Amino acid sequence: MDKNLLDSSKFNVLALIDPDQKNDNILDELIQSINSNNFSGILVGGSSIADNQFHNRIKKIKDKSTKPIIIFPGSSEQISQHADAILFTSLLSGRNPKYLIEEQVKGAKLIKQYSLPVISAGYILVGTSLNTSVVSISQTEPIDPNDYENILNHSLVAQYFGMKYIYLEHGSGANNPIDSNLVKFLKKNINIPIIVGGGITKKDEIIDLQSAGADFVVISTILEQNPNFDFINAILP
Ligand code: 1GP
Repeated sequence: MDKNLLDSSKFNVLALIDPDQKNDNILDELIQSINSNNFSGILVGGSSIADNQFHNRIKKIKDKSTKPIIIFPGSSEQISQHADAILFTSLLSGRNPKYLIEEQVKGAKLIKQYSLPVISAGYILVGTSLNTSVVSISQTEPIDPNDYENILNHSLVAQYFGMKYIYLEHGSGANNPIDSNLVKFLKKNINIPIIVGGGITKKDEIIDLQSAGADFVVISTILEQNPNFDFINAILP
């Protein structure tokens, strides 16, 4: 099932929509622009949602979108039947049991009840900034981006656990993307596909990450800031 949804035999760009109140007035335009552009799917999720409207918003996104909808849950509260799959992550770079295993245990029953296809991924936070929302919500520190061996060891853990992907996260709104040399290094040393997100805002950056061996890139903030079709079309390779 996940093979069709996240097809790593080709390069993919995924849009991430934070189903938060702050995006309500751009949501229709953004979904339209994503539908008409070359995205392989839409991730839906966020580390903190200001109200309790997650379920209504993901339903709206699912109803209006022509793309596969994959939940990228910020917590076990973000599990919905209005999706095609769920990215089932464990924050392997951190040592907070809540995001390593506890939220997953809380959510498992509902995932089964909804028969949601599960796509497992080792979620690895890399960077130097302690100001990102993923750092403050997860209460974990990112791995030093220059410590390639440590990042590789975490990636191998994901692979050896049988996870289908690693997700290298630089933090939403990061000033720049993860260094493509790191992606190149990991690509040589692991054999599961690599998803890269955080701080990607330009076409060159997407192409650079693709050339380095990223199988998927995820973009969010730049889409929220510029939801119109032409702008989005211009940054996609
Ligand atoms: C997805 O957190 C990213 O992994 C999204 O990052 O908001 O910086 O695009 P941006």
